[in-house]
Amino acid sequence: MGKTLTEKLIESHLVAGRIVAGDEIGIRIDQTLTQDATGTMAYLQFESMGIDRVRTELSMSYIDHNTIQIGFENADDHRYLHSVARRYGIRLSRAGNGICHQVHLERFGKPGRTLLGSDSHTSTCGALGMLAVGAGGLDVALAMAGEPFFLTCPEVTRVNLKGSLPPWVSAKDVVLKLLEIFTTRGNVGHVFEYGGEGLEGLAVPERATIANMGAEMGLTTSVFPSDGMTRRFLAAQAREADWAELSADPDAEYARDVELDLSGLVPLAARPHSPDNIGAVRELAGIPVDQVCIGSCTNSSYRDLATVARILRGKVAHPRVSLIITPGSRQVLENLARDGYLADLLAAGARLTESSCGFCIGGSHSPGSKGVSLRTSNRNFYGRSGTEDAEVYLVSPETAAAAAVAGAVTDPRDLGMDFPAVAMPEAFRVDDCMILEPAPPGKAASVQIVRGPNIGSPPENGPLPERLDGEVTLKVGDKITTDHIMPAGARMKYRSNIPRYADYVFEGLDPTFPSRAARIRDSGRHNVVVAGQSYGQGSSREHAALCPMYLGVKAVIAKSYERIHAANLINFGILPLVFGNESEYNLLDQGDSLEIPDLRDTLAAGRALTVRNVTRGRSFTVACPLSERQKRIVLAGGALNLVRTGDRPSGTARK
Ligand code: MIC
Ligand code: SF4
Repeated sequence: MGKTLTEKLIESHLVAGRIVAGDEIGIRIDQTLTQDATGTMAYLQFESMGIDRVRTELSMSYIDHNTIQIGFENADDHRYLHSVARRYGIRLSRAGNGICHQVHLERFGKPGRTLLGSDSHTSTCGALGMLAVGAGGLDVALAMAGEPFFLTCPEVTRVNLKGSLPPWVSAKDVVLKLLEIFTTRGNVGHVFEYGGEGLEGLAVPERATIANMGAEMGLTTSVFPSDGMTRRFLAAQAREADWAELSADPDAEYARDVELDLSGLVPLAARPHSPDNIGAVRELAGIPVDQVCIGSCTNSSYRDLATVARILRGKVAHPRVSLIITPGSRQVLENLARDGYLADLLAAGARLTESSCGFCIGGSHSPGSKGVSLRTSNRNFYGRSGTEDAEVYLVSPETAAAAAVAGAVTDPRDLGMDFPAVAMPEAFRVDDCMILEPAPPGKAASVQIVRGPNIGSPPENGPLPERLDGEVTLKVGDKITTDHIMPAGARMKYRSNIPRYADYVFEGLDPTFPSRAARIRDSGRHNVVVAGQSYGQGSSREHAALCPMYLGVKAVIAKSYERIHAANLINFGILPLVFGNESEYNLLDQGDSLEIPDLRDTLAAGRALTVRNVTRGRSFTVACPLSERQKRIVLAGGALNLVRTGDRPSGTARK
């Protein structure tokens, strides 16, 4: 039987386990990436491992999230990141050079390689035939130290793309359609592998849009073959030598086959407040729009913005609309300028911003109260824009441009103009002057690491206690995102200062949580969070585990978890417990006292745990489906504790 491309990529990097869906496997990581908001903590953890130089083929550090820099904190983080990169053999993309995923796609991604990144949208590079996976910063730090990355061997779904996209319908509409079908939950442990004749019309940046938003479905990653289109893209980046042809075997068997006819798609939008709340743009037409934001790692390529420029040419943004345009990289910006598109955008009244995450993470350009914002980004979680009562819709660049002109949601097919098809340049103007090289090995040891006053050390955790004696400090519902757990936006500047950042845990849901949790922790008891389905959706930020750990959270009991967050909980010694019977969720209340006697022994023996609800005088069982490796980590109180004692969280022999 033939192999899927995913299987081939895993097989060529396998260092532990067997390729059986559902089993834990360890893979060798060729490339890593970090961004500044997760990077400082990842490098602090890397430093504490005592390794002299990264052991990967390529490690990239991007500065793209916190670039507005109000106050000294972010600028200090940047200095720290510069010095760590120079010291440990990491290449650094300076603030202003672009969003990590866009720049990595353009300059560094290579077909056939593995990439681990401390950002959930690392999957974007799946567009190049890579196995590109998002993870917590500690996992990325371990990969930089040469350790394997552990994951559940995925089930592979083939998404067979038929036909070709009609005018005015683009890659964003493809992935929004998939989100309508597969939703944001229930896809843990799955990879989507794309194939079919429909691929012929999708250039690499369009494939990247689709691979990017696989993160919203909770996929492990998305994989595209490396074909003639990939070769043309790499050649246009002056990197044809990096190309290799890669595809699945014709007789490969997939766990699932899904067919999507591109010709039948229409412009779609994700309505507030979830990327899977999909509606047809034409049905939403007429909703007045206050803001249009075009950019983010999902839709900020040359093709995206050149198409927007062509739509806006000779027109001016509607007086009600604030039009924000953020090119994904400095390369995109330079090429738009060279080809005249930048002038069209400026003449249309666009507010051009630095190539960074900016509006996407609520770091700038929050809409006004109850404002309607159409964005080409990937997440419209409640409050993420920085304005609690804003209504954020996720749309394609074409739909965004149409709204900018009309001042209301408008199906771009109703603009009354011919679709301006933009060709990909044969050769981009390439300039890597904002990529800094590390010090050569002989000189690296003398590089001074620069730490500002906002940069602390990763907090320590004790081993898992013999018994759990705690309280349900917070009960939350389904689809709780890491944005709910650990807000970003204005709070993100405290990423390197855990005690300070911990003041905002669950801020939007219950601002009293940190003080209540700290009181329970200080009294020697444990905090337990109770949750519904799909706990920890969204970002990879390990702070959503690290800060609760700092506040004394020892366990979460949920109906189900999303992949990256579950791994982060384990890495920081928090038990991700699963209700044996989901109806037990209804019988638990905030404030209930809980006990798990013999916690360590039962866990080590792999038996189901019995939780005693002391307040209600009843007991229920919870599962803790951990591999032997994960059990060692949790029992030690987190992966760093193992590293600190000289033990290796992987348990595999170093090659
Ligand atoms: C996001 O889009 O939510 C982020 C900000 O890029 C996060 C990373 C972070 O929280 O720093 C992600 O997607 O992993
Ligand atoms: Fe940046 Fe937004 Fe992409 Fe996250 S989703 S990496 S915040 S652009």
